[in-house]
Order: sequence, then structure tokens, then C-alpha cells
Amino acid sequence: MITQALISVSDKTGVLDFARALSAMGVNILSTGGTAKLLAENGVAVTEVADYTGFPEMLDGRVKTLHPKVHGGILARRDFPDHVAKLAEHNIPAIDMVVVNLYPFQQAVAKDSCTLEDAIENIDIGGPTMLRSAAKNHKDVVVVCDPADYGLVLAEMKGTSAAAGTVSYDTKFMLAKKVFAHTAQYDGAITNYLTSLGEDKAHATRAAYPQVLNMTFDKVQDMRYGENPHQSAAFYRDLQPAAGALANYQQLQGKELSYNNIADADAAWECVKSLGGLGQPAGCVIVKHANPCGVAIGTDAADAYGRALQTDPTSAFGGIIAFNVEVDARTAAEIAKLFVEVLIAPSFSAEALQLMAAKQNVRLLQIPLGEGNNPFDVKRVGGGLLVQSPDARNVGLGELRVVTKAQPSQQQLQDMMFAWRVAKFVKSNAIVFCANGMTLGVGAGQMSRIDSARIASIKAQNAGLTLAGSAVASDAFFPFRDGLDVVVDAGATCVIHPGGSMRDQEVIDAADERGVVMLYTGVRHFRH
Ligand code: 93A
Repeated sequence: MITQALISVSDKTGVLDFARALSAMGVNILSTGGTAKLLAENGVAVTEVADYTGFPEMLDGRVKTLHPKVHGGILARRDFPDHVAKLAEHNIPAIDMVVVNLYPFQQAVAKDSCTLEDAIENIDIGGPTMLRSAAKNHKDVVVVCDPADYGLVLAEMKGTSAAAGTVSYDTKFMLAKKVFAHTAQYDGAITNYLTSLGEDKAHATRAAYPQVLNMTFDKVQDMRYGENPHQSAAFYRDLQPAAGALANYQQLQGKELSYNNIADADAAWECVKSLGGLGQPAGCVIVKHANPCGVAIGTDAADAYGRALQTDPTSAFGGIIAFNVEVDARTAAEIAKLFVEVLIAPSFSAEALQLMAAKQNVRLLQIPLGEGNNPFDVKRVGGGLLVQSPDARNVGLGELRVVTKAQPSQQQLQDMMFAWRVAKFVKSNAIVFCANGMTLGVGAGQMSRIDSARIASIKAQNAGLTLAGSAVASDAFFPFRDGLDVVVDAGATCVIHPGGSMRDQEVIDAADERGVVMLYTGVRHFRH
């Protein structure tokens, strides 16, 4: 039975209704200065912690709840007779619920005017201490650090079962986990701030991406193995993933996802999400080993799939296929003819689901389309981490610069924009031939750009696709004219790349000599 709760919150959202409901259930409420004042002014019976402990809040509030009568009441094990006897001996009633949210440190340091002294005063000490005490003793103490959980706690307490007035163990455990994630994040934010201070210790220099230190994750699953069978692996999800992130997937059918499935599914999903605004409603991406081996836009899902598959049907075998529109029956029937590892879409029609049900080996992932990026990318290196902002840059038409005498036609512009979108998702060195909203040949992951160009044209040839009149995107500049010559020899008539080489003029002269169009984006999309 919950008989006594301590409430001490900076964010007072919802606390009045919550306290009122607790009080109505006969729970005795203890509270700190500001919170007690709010509750009392609104007619909720409350005892100030200072009156309770017999110790005044002191040192400008730095010491409010740091008292054995508080922490003894929280930490005592109810099933240890010795603990219970000690509470009685020192006249310490048990505290069965702790409701605390912390001084808003993150908001304080986000202000430009925040000094080191302001920041320090915003470091909460008593709050995390109570939260951690209660979370440690979660078997007997309910701990609430998020106003979003008030409703759940009340609903359980109001339950009509024999357990009315209590909260289930599962919920108490969940709330305790949340607390340790929260205090870890809070301490991470303090560390980040202190690390970001310049020499003078007065101003944050906003060092690059320290927020990696205050990320906390939820384990989604252990995998049978990692990239290879002798490696162990698990998948963790951000506590709050961006709306359209892969981690929001719902698996509708199929075997358990493997490490490589998730990595490839992410590559396919990120690429297909970028195919909006290119003049066609549907987009499809087929990924193998983290690289797109077929990308197309089309009038509908089936059209986009048929065209994406044409690029490289051999590599598509065992691939991961993603759509940015609903998968309907016609598309599902086509996909069912191929061996597919993972199929991803924002939704599936009922008939499509029925068709895929006959193919239980295919893992079906439904993910909502949504905005937002990861706050940062991470790569593990020996003894450290490389952290960067994500490559979220999308070049607009207005930013493109024609550097050749030949000017692009409308069709060429469209083809180059499409090729450029795709090139961003191809491992470097990337060379992508495209025409009419589909890839014709993809050269990926080569150590030299000219080899990527050769491979892309060979693959188009193997697939029986003509490159005459095609557009080419290169994720970085051509260091010499030789790469350009290869793509023009293969049939390309327009080329898009960032520019910026020492030999730019030599490459532009070559483009003029060959009579092709060349566009600069000014933005590079290396992907290693
Ligand atoms: O200054 S503290 O670190 N020392 C404490 O003993 C203490 N106890 C609670 N901060 C402390 N708190 C925090 O006060 C809580 O975490 C909460 O954020 C805030 C609520 O203060 P009030 O009820 O006066 O608005």
C-alpha cells in the first residue's frame, strides 16, 4: 500500500492533478518549498520536507532533501526486519513513492547568457539522489521522473483488484530503468557542458557533437550473431528516435532480423525516403551489402519496382527492398517471384499482406514515413569514436552551376538531380548512371573513381541497358579527365559532381571537347 509520497518537481506540469488524486486516495504528501507552495495554494494537504525532517532548507536550497529521514524512508528494505526496526528506532516513516524531476540544467546552458556559475547552480544534487535511492529500492518504492507517467501510475493505483492502491512490479521496474537512463543522461549533459567550455571556462565553445555522451539507448534485441557468425551483436534504439527512423520499425512477419539485415534495411530506407519531390509519386530502392543496386521512381510501387529491378537483377537476389509508398497486391505478386531478405514500406495493403504470408521467410517491416535525422553519426575506431553530424544536405536546383558551354535540357536536369540523390547513398567512390528516373549502372566502393566508372558501365551492359544519353553522378570531383572520358565513352551526355579539384579546368575542357553538359553541386557526398 502506498501511504506516503515525496513530490519535488521543477517541471510542475500535471503535478497538481496527480497530487490531488494521490491525496484523495489517502496518500500523505511531503514536498519541497516551491512544489509544497503550489500544492497548498491549490488546497492539497501537504507537509513541507523541512517541517518533516526538522531541518530547514539551507544553503540557498542546496540542501533540502539530503536527510536520513528522507533517504532512510526511501532506501529501507521492507522485507529486512533489521531495516524496519531501524526506521522505528529513529522514527522514520517509510516513503513509498518519489516523484521528482530535476533542475532544468540543459535548458539553462542552452541560453547564450548562461555563465559557469549559473550552470553550476542548475546542477541538481538532491533530486538525482532521491531518484537513484528510489530506483535502487524499486521493489518497494514507486519512482516517477516523467510527468507522462502520472496517468499510468494513477490508473494502476485506482485498479479494483486486490492490488488497489499499489503499482505492479513490472511498472515499478520500468520506472526505475527510466530513472537510471534519465540521471545518466543528465550527468552526460553536465559533462558535455563542462567539456565544451573554452580556455577561459566562461564560454562554451560548443565543441563538436559532445551530445554523444548523453545518449541513452533501449536494447531492442540480441542477435544470433553479428556481421559474421563468430561475432556477437545486439540492436539498441535511441530513447527517442526521429519520427521516420528505421528503429521505429514494426515487423509484420518473417524470421528474426539479423545484424546485416538491419544495416542494409537502414541503407535502403534512408535512400528511398530521399526520393520525394522528383516528379513521380513512388520510389523503390533495392540494396545489397549496404549499396543500392537498383533505384527508381515511378507512377506507382509496381512501376518503380520493375524499373529498379532492371538495373541489376542478378545482385537483387537476396536483397533488401524498400518503398516510400504502400505496397499493393500487384507489387507484392512481382516481389514474390524473387528471393528477398527484407521488404520495407510505410504500409501494405491487406491483399499484399496475404500474398506475402505465403513467403514467411521474407521479413516485412512497416515504418512510418517521417522527418528528422539522427543527431549524429558514429564510427568506432581503435580506442575512440569518430562523431559527426549526419549528411543531411540536399542540394536544390538553384544551387547547381553549369560549368560547360553546353547547357542542360529539362530532361537532363531531372536525370542529374535523380542521379545525385542516389549517389549520396552509394559507398565511395560512387559513380551512378541514370535516365528517366531509374539507375542504369551503379559503381560502388572502389578505391579509384575510374574503376567505379568502368564497373558501372559494365554492369549496365550486363543488364542489357543502354547508356546512350544517360546522366552520371559522381559523389566527389573527378581528379583527372580519365574518369569523365570513361563515362562519356559509355554514352553519358551530362555529368553532375561537386567540383573542386586542382584540375577542374582540365576536366571542364574535356567536357567541352566531348560536347557534354557538366554541373557542379559544390557539395560532396563521401560515404565510407
Ligand atoms: O539543490 S538541490 O540539489 N538539493 C536538494 O536537497 C534538493 N531536493 C530537491 N535540489 C533539490 N531538489 C530539487 O528541487 C528537485 O530535484 C526539484 O527539481 C526541485 C524542486 O524544488 P521546489 O519544490 O522548491 O520547486
